[in-house]
Amino acid sequence: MVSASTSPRVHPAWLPDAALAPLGARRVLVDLGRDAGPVGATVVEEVRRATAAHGGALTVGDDASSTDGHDLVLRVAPDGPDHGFTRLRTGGVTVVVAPDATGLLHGLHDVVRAGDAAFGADHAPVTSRPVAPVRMLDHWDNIDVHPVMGQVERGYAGGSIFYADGRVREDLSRVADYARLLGSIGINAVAINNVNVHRTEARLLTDGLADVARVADLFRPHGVRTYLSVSFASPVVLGGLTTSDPADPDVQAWWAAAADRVYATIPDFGGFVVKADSEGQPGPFAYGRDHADGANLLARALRPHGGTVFWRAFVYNHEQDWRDRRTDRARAAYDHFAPLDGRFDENVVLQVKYGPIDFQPREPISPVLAAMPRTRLAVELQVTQEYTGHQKHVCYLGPLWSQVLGFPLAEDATRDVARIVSGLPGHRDTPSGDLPAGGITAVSNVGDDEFWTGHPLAQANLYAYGRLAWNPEADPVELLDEWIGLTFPGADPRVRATLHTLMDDSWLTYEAYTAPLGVGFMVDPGRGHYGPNVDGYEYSKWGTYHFADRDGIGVDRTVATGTGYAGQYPSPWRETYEDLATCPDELLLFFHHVPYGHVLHSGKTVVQHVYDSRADAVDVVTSWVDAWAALDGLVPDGLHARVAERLDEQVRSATEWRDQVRTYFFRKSGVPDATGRPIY
Ligand code: GCW
Repeated sequence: MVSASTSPRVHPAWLPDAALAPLGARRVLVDLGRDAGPVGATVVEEVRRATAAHGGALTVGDDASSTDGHDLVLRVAPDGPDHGFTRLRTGGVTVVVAPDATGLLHGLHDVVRAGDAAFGADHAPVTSRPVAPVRMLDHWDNIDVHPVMGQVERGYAGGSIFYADGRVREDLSRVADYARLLGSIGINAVAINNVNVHRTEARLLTDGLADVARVADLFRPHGVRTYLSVSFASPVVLGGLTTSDPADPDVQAWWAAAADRVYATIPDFGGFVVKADSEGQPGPFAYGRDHADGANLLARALRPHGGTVFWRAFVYNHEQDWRDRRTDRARAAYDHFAPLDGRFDENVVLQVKYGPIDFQPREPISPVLAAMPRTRLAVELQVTQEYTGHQKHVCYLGPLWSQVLGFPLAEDATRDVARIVSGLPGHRDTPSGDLPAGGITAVSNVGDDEFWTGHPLAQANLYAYGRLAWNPEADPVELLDEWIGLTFPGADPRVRATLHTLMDDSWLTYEAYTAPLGVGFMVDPGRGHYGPNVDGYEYSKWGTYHFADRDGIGVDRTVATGTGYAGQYPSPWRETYEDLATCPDELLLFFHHVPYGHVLHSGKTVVQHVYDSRADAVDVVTSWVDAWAALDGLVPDGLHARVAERLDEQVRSATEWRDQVRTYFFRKSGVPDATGRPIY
């Protein structure tokens, strides 16, 4: 089931044939035991293809087969670890054992990543198990092309790989390639349409099912289950009912019948992703019901089939009046959902964005994640670079996600975000015992672009997301190194070194030339959140303000004098954020309104920090242009040219950010830059 892309122009991402050479040069025994399903076929096909290309040999055997004469044995055995695999080296043979073919596929790619090192000295078994049971990618892809938004909402890599010409693509070979990439990094769930469900896309649930099944057929062999985003108004929009009220028996019957049809067509269908009562999407509020009523309606339809509802907590008032200083968008998810803890059915997962606002480069961690011990929770990340440079800027997000997943949010500091969403023992405290875990989800960043992600280096974000969802404790820079090794196998050492120079701290560099100190949202509304516009959202309805005046800037979210948001955190965070003396610099303006002369922990004033960090960050980005130019001839020409072109744009854009933000702060404050650098 490993398809080579029909288009020779499609970049192989982190699975070029050469990356499989260490495995392909070996004599490999594959023993699938009793798991002869589609994933097993993928394992065999991966090995067949690699050994054919690199001079090794494949034997498909059974548990009676001797390991003699083989360098690598991939074996399904009942004693393999649940959801994972074990790798050991004994008597000069590398052995991978998993309880099923999916675990074996993940183990195979573990060998690919290790390369020749997987065939070194003998060692005891090492077990690898994913922390989160569901590791999902959400596609904000539409069938139709929107005049402003394009086809993929917040997509920066061309059109959709799933849809073209108003329907599911006839040629889905890109989807097959994508499925292979996802399976190789342990992603096991994909939602294939936008959470903003428009009319055409709503029909995927009914008329479009046969086509959804074609897509599911391509994901299945890689251990990936298919999900759909559905409209809460489906009973009205698709079923012709007069209501979508969760309490209405006809509505309940409609959803049950819809789910029956889905499972008759796709027996291993994952479930639904739902954005309700959010940014104009329909939801239960229209009927005086709450979000537990809404989510449970869908959950009960899916339950007989083993399906799950991923219900998003991204609910806030998007028709706010900027004059109203008491409403705080940051509070909204907690205010809506925390009171519902314990009311959601067991096959509902509440999907919570990592921050309380909206995927800014820097936000505090959502307090919802600490507030719902009796609810299955998933954290939502954004791989697509909506607020981090539209895949025109180099911005490696691994370090951000690693910080999010490792953040010790719950009162007991051992309960970090990764543990909370994986439902590890100790997190739950319910009379009925531990609830199952939720998971880790993210918005995908791929499109039909030749390099998948527009900016070729943005492939690293997709890679790191999958790897961190499997193991949140992995070091993000080591993951980047792993990605470099696979993507540029055998490259000159200068390639690796230069990519580290550009990428390791690129998230912090991006942060340093854009909105300062956690204040967020100084982006241009007219260009889909790209580039600077300091007051672009200041008088809007979206609830994202910085409140700059001649004396100071920032949002007072304290309990004492502000919106009270800081009080949504458990200790010690509520105290840490409440107090100016302990609030970390990088979140200062998220929690406090301070004078420009306020002195940071770093010893600088706020205004001088803004001046310095923007200027320094642009110098850093500028230095990348020459560093990259020096790789000419050491990486493929097309890739080199694409990155070079985007680096030029990054320098231009970062310079614009620098000059607008510095000038804005000078004009508001009247405080000159102590270093005398130009201000306009
Ligand atoms: O970040 C915002 C985006 C919207 C998106 C929304 C969401 C799909 O600007 O484009 O809608 O979040 O997460 O639902």
